[in-house]
Amino acid sequence: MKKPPREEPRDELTVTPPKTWAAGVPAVVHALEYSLEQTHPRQTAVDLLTMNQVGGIDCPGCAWADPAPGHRHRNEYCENGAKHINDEATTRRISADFFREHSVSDLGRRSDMWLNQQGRLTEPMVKRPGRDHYEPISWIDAVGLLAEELKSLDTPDEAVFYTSGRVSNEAAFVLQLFARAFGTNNLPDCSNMCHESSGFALHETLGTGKGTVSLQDLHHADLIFLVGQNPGSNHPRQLSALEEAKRNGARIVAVNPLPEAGLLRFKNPQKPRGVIGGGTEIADRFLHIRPGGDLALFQALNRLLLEAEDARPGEVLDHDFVRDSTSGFEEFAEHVRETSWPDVLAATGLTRQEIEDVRDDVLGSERVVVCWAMGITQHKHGVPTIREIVNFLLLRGNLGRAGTGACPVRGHSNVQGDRTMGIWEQMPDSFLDALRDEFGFEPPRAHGLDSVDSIRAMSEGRIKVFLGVAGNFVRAAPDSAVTEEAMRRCRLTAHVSTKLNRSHTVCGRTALILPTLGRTERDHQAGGEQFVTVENSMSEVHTSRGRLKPASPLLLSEVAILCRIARRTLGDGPGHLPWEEFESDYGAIRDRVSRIVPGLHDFNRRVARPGGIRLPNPVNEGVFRTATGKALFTRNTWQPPHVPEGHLLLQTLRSHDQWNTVPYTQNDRYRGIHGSRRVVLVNPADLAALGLREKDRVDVVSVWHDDAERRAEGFEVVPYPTAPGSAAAYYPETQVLVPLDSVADISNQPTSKGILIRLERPVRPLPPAH
Ligand SMILES: Nc1nc2c(c(=O)[nH]1)N[C@H]1C(S)=C(S)[C@@H](COP(=O)(O)OP(=O)(O)OC[C@H]3O[C@@H](n4cnc5c(=O)[nH]c(N)nc54)[C@H](O)[C@@H]3O)O[C@H]1N2
Ligand SMILES: Nc1nc2c(c(=O)[nH]1)N[C@H]1C(S)=C(S)[C@@H](COP(=O)(O)OP(=O)(O)OC[C@H]3O[C@@H](n4cnc5c(=O)[nH]c(N)nc54)[C@H](O)[C@@H]3O)O[C@H]1N2
Ligand code: SF4
Ligand SMILES: [Mo]
Repeated sequence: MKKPPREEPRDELTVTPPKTWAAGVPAVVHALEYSLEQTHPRQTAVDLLTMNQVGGIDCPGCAWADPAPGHRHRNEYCENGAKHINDEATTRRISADFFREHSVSDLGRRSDMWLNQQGRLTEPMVKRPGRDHYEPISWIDAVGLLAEELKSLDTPDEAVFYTSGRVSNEAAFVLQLFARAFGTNNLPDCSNMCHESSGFALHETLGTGKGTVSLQDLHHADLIFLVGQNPGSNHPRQLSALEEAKRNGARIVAVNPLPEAGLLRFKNPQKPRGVIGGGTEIADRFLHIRPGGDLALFQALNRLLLEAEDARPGEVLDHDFVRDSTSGFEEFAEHVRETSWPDVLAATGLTRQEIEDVRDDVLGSERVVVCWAMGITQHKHGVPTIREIVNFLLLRGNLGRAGTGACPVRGHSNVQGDRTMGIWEQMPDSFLDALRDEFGFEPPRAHGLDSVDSIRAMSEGRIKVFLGVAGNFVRAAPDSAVTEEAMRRCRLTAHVSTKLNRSHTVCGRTALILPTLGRTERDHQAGGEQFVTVENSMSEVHTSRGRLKPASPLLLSEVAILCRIARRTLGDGPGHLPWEEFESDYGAIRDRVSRIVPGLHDFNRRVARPGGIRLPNPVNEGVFRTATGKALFTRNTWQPPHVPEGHLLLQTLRSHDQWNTVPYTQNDRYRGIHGSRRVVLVNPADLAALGLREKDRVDVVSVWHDDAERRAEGFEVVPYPTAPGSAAAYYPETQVLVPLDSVADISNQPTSKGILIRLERPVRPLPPAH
């Protein structure tokens, strides 16, 4: 039976030319418009002024690093940071009446945007078996219900515990401790869908899963690559760092199938010159690459560097570094010398001259940084592509020196910290041993389930209980039909959330909404006022302290909720873990962390200093914890993707006006798209070949070698300078198109980019705009 369609907000689509610069006055004005609509102006100002300041609140947006204390602007935030904070500090509230009025089926038909706009969740709610409405439940009963379900499982591995990267270090540590004391490593997280490919590639080749650069390194690099990322929308303050690098003489090479506004020009809203002037040109070179072509590009560059060394022996490669600090060079070099130019040009869509020009940039540079994000990690060849980027850095010793390094640009504000705290289904034995020694129980050693494998296990009925802490698993995960069916098979689904989202409407037999404090809010516990800590993309761990009055007196902090669930499930009293102590004073959690996580010793005292703690990265001390004890050159192979005639490679991406699964408006100002998100961006030449024109209505159909048809209906075509043969459309509307089995090799990360599609004219007409 066909389900009634979801109600997607839709205005008349208007298309204007894409912007050629990012940030500047309109950015700030837009943020304020959104904030005034959502919150009380005074509240907004209090929040914003402390954001990213020493002792203030950490921006709940992206994981970009703050400048050193003393070097921060009075307004150290971007348009998006302001929007995220106001989305949380909204004055709108969801009460029990709301759930009386709206059944779960009704909510299931609402759009993601509508659900988010209803305001903050205020009290715990339960949906009981066979019912179609959530109803209020006390905290004691809610926690008891969840604990009883967990205790009734045949094995602890019938539960999964999902986290998204907004969760603080303290809550993350408590969650993983609970899961492991309960007996499972089933700790899927948003990182499985985000930078997992980076983690695997960097671990294998450098012996660390994290990036190696600091803001200082970026400021002092003389060549910076921006590969597969859109900083203007997704990491706006990165543009300030790039502006500074340019002032110091850096050149920037942007590699992207889309000419993103933030890659072209930046008007710094924090400076008068930025506001009125033409701004700073960001990219000196723009490589309009075909999706998935980056591995070929870096392999070609590596070949050119080897050939330059042949021509000028001793002058191109860093021989000392290669000899002393790396292994596998000979095999790598032999392999790379065979790279075929026709294949490279086909895979990248670039000319040989363009690639040789970049080689010349490299030869003229002493200090190179490569930054990347989802345009690399979310491809089938994400892991080998990053390994090839590492090869590229190793050749000229661009690692471990000031102004050089690898910079995977993280998404969620604390996604990196959550991993440091042990949120990973495959934590190494060293961490598990330390946990055992500290707490006196034997953690399970078998690897747990990641996000994709959790969905498979839920589909097969092997998972009975799903607990999500932050995030929106149902919408973040691929293959919506499969994922939604999998969630519905669970006995109990429970979510610790600040706002309503799709995951609350696609529920197990019983479902719980456990509403929690956001990062902007004061967190008062028995031991007094608490702060939490977070880690940014550059391994800096610092405090975040909320200032606002909680959205409801019934809210509990994430730490409190998790400690109570743990106590009820595992018991308290002698011999048990100190959940009560943890709940009343987060300093007690940090004391334990300081004995488990290397680099966080004396955590409480050191994190209180302005600027906090920078976790050491062994690579920067010349230490490579790899199989050979040295940095590893690798041999990477690739095949150009086969795109049959009439088909395109689709990437799913973010608009300027959304936070992951939550669209804030229907507009994408920088790309010139207004009024609708159900659009597919295609190169004009491809459109002509397909016989399509602007605003033609199409269904997007993905092609995968199974029988299932995956179709996203009712899209409008927008001509856009995407690389030839490729298309782009927004996530999460296109989630339905990504097959669960379409994952990156090695990392098992869903391939949200590089999906083979065709565009079909629909049989049914589109509903009218409203
Ligand atoms: N405003 C806002 N900020 C955010 C988020 C948000 O939703 N909204 N989300 C946060 C999160 S969790 C994350 S992970 C980050 C994501 O930050 P990004 O990685 O910038 O996010 P995407 O929108 O997925 O954009 C991917 C970029 O890679 C390019 N690309 C796609 N395929 C390829 C390819 O094959 N090769 C190359 N070279 N480029 C390619 C796309 O054109 C696009 O510019 O942003 C974080 N910041
Ligand atoms: N097709 C496609 N799929 C993708 C991607 C893509 O590019 N394309 N990107 C992937 C990436 S990079 C990521 S990171 C994931 C994102 O996946 P998630 O992190 O799971 O999703 P979010 O949309 O960030 O989660 C938003 C929800 O988090 C809750 N929330 C917000 N703040 C707090 C808080 O402080 N505490 C608690 N407890 N809850 C809070 C709110 O209820 C809100 O509705 O999606 C992935 N999925
Ligand atoms: S760049 Fe990221 S961390 Fe900084 S204010 Fe903007 S959203 Fe927040
Ligand atoms: Mo992400």
